Amino acid sequence: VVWRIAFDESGKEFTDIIYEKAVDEGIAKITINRPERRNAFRPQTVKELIRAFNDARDDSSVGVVILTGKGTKAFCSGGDQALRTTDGYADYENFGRLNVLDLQVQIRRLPKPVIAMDACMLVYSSFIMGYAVGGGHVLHMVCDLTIAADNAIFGQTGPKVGSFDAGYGSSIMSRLVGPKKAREMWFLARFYNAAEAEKMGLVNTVVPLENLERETIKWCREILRNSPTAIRVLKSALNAVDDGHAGLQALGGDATLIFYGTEEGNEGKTAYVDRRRPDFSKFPRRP
Ligand code: 2NE
Repeated sequence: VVWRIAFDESGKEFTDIIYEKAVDEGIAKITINRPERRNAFRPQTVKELIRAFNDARDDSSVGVVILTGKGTKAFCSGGDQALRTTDGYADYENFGRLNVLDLQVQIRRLPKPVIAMDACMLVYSSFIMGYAVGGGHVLHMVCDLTIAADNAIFGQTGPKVGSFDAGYGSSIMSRLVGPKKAREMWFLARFYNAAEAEKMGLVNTVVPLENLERETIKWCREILRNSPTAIRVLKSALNAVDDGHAGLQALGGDATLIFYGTEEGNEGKTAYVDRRRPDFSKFPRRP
């Protein structure tokens, strides 16, 4: 794979992430680039992630997005604790933010698969090497698939540092690993190695670190061979029950999208524009 640096429509350079697209492949890769902090995110990091994911959503040449962390020591170690304030995390602005919650929703609703590639622990992603912990671990859980390197370590640290994720971080985890194991992960705040994570159903597969990206690309290519609309609707369908009204809205939006492409859907619009009564009589009322 040949990666080229990508920008969003603002053209502004990213400081906290690396955004790349694979030439002629339909794959975007977003890398959290704060290795000196084990890829902990600050508000700026999350703002950039949101911009990159927006771009990947809107770029019709992109079919799969990989989320990962720079280096081999961590996927993401969660919120930057040095920047934690009484109202969230603060960097350039003098008020705190928990904008990572917006990012979680964005990944969940992105109409394309997001794969966490993880070579460490405490992740919020799906292509994982090293630590995926805390808010980083939640990011990996909200991704559609997680491919972990054999050095990956997973866990929630919140209760150790006076924090918790009572949203997706709890409900999705319970779905993934079951309610008892989810309580264990949160209450004891232990770390789990990649083999344990695979056994718990937290990741899709574990591969040697040196094969991590190759294996992730292989999965991307297999997905990209399939119908994008089928994948899109399946993603929203698989999320629908858990996401309640918002989940139904995403699935319903997909139905409308498909309907707009039909002759029947088009008849209503055309009749309105032509100022005539629509003629739906030729469309079957299927059993
Ligand atoms: C990730 C972990 C286990 C790695 O351990 P190790 O031994 O490999 O590295 P070390 O030496 O701990 O970390 C290297 C440098 O990165 C910084 C450290 O302070 C250290 O800095 P220096 O001493 O070299 O200056 N660093 C690592 N993680 C950081 C972080 N999250 N914030 C700021 N600096 C960080 C180990 O580093 C670790 O346990 N990290 C903390 C994990 C953690 O507790 N994360 C926050 C959870 S809460 C959260 O993310 C959250 C939430 O609960 C709800 C909403 C939003 C976010």
